[in-house]
Amino acid sequence: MSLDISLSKRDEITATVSRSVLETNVYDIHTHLYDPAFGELLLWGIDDQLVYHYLVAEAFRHFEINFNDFWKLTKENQAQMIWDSLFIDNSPLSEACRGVLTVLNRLGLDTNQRDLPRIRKWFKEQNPSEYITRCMELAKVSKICMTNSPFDELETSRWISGFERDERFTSALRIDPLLLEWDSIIPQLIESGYEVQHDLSGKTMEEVQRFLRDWTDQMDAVYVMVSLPPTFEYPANNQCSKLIDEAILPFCRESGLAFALMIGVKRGVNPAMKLAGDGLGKPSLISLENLCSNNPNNKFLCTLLSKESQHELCVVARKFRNLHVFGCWWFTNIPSVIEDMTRMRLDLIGMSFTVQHSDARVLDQIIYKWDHSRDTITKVLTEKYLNLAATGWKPSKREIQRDIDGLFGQNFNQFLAK
Ligand code: RAT
Ligand code: ZN
Repeated sequence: MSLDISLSKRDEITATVSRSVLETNVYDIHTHLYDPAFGELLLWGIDDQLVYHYLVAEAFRHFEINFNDFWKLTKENQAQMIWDSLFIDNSPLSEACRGVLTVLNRLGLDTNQRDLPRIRKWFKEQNPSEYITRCMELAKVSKICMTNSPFDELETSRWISGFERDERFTSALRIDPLLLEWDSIIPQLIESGYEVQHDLSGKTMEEVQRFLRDWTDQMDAVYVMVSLPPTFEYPANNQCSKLIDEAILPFCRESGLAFALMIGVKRGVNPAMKLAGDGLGKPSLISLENLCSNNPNNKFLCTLLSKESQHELCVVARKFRNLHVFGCWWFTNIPSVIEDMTRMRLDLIGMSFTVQHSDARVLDQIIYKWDHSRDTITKVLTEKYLNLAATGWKPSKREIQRDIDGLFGQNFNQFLAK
C-alpha cells in the first residue's frame, strides 16, 4: 500500500473530519433526561452533576463515612463532600471528574476558582428553559431520547395527566420490571385493568401486548428497551424468555418498533451504594444470536457493558442485519475504550452502527459526554480516512459529512424506519 499522501491532502482530510465531527448535530439515542414538562425530574446544575452515581462510586473509595449516613445528608452536603474529596484532596483525573470541569469550562466559568459555593450561585441564576437550549447548543445535540418507565409513578402520573411535548425530546419505553420482576409488577398491572396471571396463563400475553401498546401510544415511544444481566439466556425455560417470545416480540413486530437490549449489568453488587452499586459481567452472546436468528422479522438494538464482549458483538452484527449496534455504554464510556470500540466497529461493521449515546442523567452532562466522545471519534475517523486516502481513494467532503451524519443518528433513524 502506498502511504504517500501529499501533505496538503492529509491536512485537508484532517480538517474536514474534525470540522464535521465537531459541527454535526447528534441524536442522543439513550439518556435519562426528561422533557422539561417533567419539571424537577429533569436534573441539572452543579450539585446534581457532583452527586452523579459515577462520581459517588469514586468518592466512596476515599470516604470513611458509613453508606447510610452519607445518604442521610442533603444533596448540597453530599456534593460538597464529593467535591472536597475528588477535586480538592486529589486531582480530578477520572473521566467523570474531568467531565464536570469540561462542563464548567464550556459554560464560561473559571474552573480554577475551586469555589463550590460560587459555582452553585452561578447555576442558581440560570433560567431553566434557556439553560436547556444552551446546553443542547453547546453539546450540538438536536434530539434527546428519554428512558421512560411505565412502572415509575413519578413519571406515569405526568404521562396520564398529559402535557405539551417538547419536540426535541423523544421517548423509549423501558420495560425492565416486566421481564425481570414479573411477580412484583402484577398488582400494578391488575390495578390498571390488565387481566394478567402469575403463571402467564389465560389472556396474559395478549394483555401484556395491550399494556405495551397503550404505553407506546401514550409516550409516542420510538423503541422498546430493557437492560439485562450477564446471565441473560434466550431461549430459556423461564418467564422472561416466554414474555419475550409471546408478548414483547409479537408487539414489536406488529408496531414495527425495535427492541433494544442493553446487556451485562449486575444490579446491586453493593446495594448500600444504591445506583452507584451496580457492576458488570460478560454475557454469552449465543442468546443474542438466537434472538436475531429465531426472529428475523424483529429489529434489535444492542449495546454491551463489558469491554471484553465488544469484538464478539461486532461479529454477531456481521451475521444479522436485523441487529443495530449502538453507543459505548456506562463503564465503556471512557476515552481509551471508546477509541478501541469505535476503531473495531469501523473495521468490522463499517458505517452501519450508531457511534455513541450519552446516557446523561443530568442535562449539563451532554456537554462533556459529547465533547469528550467527539475528540476520540475525530481521532479514529481521521486515521481511517487517511488510510483510505493512502490507497488512492479520495473521500470527498460530502462523503465524509454523509458518513458522520450516519454515525450520529441517521443510521439509527434508517434502522428504525426499515
Ligand atoms: O449509565 C447509567 O447511568 C446507569 O445507571 C444506567 O442507567 C444504565 O445506563 C441503564 O440505562 O440501565
Ligand atoms: Zn442508561
